[in-house]
Amino acid sequence: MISSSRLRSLAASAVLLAAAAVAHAQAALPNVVILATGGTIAGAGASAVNSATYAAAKVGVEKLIAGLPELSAIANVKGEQVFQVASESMTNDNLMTLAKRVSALSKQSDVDGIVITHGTDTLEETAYFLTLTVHTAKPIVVVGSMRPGTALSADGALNLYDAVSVAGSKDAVGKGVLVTMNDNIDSGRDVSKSINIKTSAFSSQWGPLGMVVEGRNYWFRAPVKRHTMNSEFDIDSITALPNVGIAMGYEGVEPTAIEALGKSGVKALVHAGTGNGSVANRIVPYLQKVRADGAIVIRSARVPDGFVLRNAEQPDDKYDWVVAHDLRPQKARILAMVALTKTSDTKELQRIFWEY
Ligand code: DAS
Repeated sequence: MISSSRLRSLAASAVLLAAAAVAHAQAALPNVVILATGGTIAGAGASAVNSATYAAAKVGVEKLIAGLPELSAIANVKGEQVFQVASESMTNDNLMTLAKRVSALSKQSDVDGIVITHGTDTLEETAYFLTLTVHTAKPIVVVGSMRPGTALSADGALNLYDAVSVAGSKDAVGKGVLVTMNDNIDSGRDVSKSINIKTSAFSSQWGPLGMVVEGRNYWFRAPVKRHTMNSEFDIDSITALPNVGIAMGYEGVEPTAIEALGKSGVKALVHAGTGNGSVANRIVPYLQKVRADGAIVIRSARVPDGFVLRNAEQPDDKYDWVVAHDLRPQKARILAMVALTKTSDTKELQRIFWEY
């Protein structure tokens, strides 16, 4: 017959053993921090059939994490609400605040990976900015969703699960900033929102780096452009971002936008030209004036894929203009802002556009 005190002692030992087992299991899991910024992944609609009509940036990070208990099996997750905005309203200050927080966390020995939940509208710009300026090899994964969590077949939960899984993966180390949407793992440099109303919204013209399926990563290529640890730019030494604007080319275009941007004191103007970055002949003199007034002119293209060929549609050498290579106008603006924190020499700027 076992005495009651013996039973109590056995029970206490069992509890201690169980606690030790849990602690051991948790210690084996990666530590991932989720920085929440808003967007649809934090959105809420009036009903389950509202997959496209809803309010973005409503649900806090703790609720996002609580709504996904599966996370506890793959990582020790902590959440921070950096801000709560729909990403079309992001500002340069938001970008700087976020990047500096990512940089600080990446230096902590108790952080193995970082996830940023973000609106999809400008997710590609934030992902590229982090690629260029955060010096860490630790996985940084930016994630959003096209449907709010309240909708039928919402995509946010699995996107977030995938993001945390990739952020805690050893094989994601050193691959630059990543974006996990719709089972794909894309490079933060290459990915753009190409469809504005489908869960398959994001794509990279050079293809995804891989896929994440049921918590496992399948890699098919690696980035070749400079990023993170191999970047000459560092958010920790950037104190402000210069003003860079974008003007679009189209049939019947007038110089109004270009003149206004020039007068506003932009340090660079990205021209989103037709075709291979073409510029209407009546617009060329206005871009030449922008350059003559000391701002940088960067020829990009409104055509999403391909790349702008230097000295093809316009004599860039003669006009002292820069070409954006394969970067869409909104990405070219991000690189121009970062590059201009270091140089305004057009030869140096063109090197930077080839390399990043
Ligand atoms: N307004 C969009 C944004 O915040 C919603 C979304 O798709 O995330 O980017």
